[in-house]
Amino acid sequence: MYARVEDIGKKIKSMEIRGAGRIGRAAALALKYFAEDFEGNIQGFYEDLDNVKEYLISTRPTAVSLKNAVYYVVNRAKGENVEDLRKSIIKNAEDFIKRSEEALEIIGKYGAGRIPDGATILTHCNSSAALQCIIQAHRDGKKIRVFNTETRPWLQGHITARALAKEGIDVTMIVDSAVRYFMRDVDIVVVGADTIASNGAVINKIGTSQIALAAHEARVPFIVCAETYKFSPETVIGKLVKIEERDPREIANPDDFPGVKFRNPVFDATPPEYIDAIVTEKGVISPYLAYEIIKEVMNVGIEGKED
Ligand code: RUB
Repeated sequence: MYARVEDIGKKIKSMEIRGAGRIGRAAALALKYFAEDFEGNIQGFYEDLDNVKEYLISTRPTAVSLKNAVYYVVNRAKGENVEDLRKSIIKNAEDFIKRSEEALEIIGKYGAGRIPDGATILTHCNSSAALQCIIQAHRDGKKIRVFNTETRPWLQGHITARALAKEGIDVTMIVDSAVRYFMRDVDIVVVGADTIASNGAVINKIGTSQIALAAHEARVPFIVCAETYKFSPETVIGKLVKIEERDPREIANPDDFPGVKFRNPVFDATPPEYIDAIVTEKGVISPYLAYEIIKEVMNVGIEGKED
């Protein structure tokens, strides 16, 4: 494998690079590195591109942002010779990264609009898209405060809490299991997404669906912030989203618990009936419009191929 590609792949696998948006941009960058580093003929280019593509997709199974980023860069590649293909891949990768960053900005603006002045917000894990909305609301002059979950077992909530505090936002970190206890004080839940299925179900960090249930019970609006490349074309043809299950040692050392089994699924699915809105760069939509986003806005058909 190409050294710079492998470096990024390993970082995605080990979660040094994590979060669906970042994973997507990192995969695009890895493809750009491949194009820059390739030496050989056109047949070799296509063969190696295929291997790099499969390798990158295999690094984490749940976030469709990874696949969509790879397909975006690869499926648009055009050229009759290696030099043209190289340029095309580099351009596509740069385009994806730029569009992804622009999408975040727009989502921040749209999502901030949904956050009332004086609101208490609850967020889970560490989502750049969700944070963008919260930070934008604060920059717009709204007085907000945030409860954020620590997010076991990886504690991504620590990143979130630090980022919010750095912005001067009033933030309180709670354990994941305290969500229902605090829900009575919450005005809106704002989370991100790894994948959105064609039926509007949102796959995000484990525990998200429990939070949605608690919000639903308390009649607290639950919004998801996600770029359109988090929508999964494969789900249109009935493919299920694979939920990543990681090493139980991330929870505890099984050697200290003889006779005890551990399970460590790291994502779960929140059904659309618990979701009030999905904030995308194309607008704030109902989760039931997921299919439309997949067919129209992403302009990709099944298997990620362009129509
Ligand atoms: C991260 C996670 C985030 C989404 C969205 O999980 O569940 O909520 O990826 O993030 P992990 P973003 O830490 O296991 O990757 O909005 O930054 O794309």
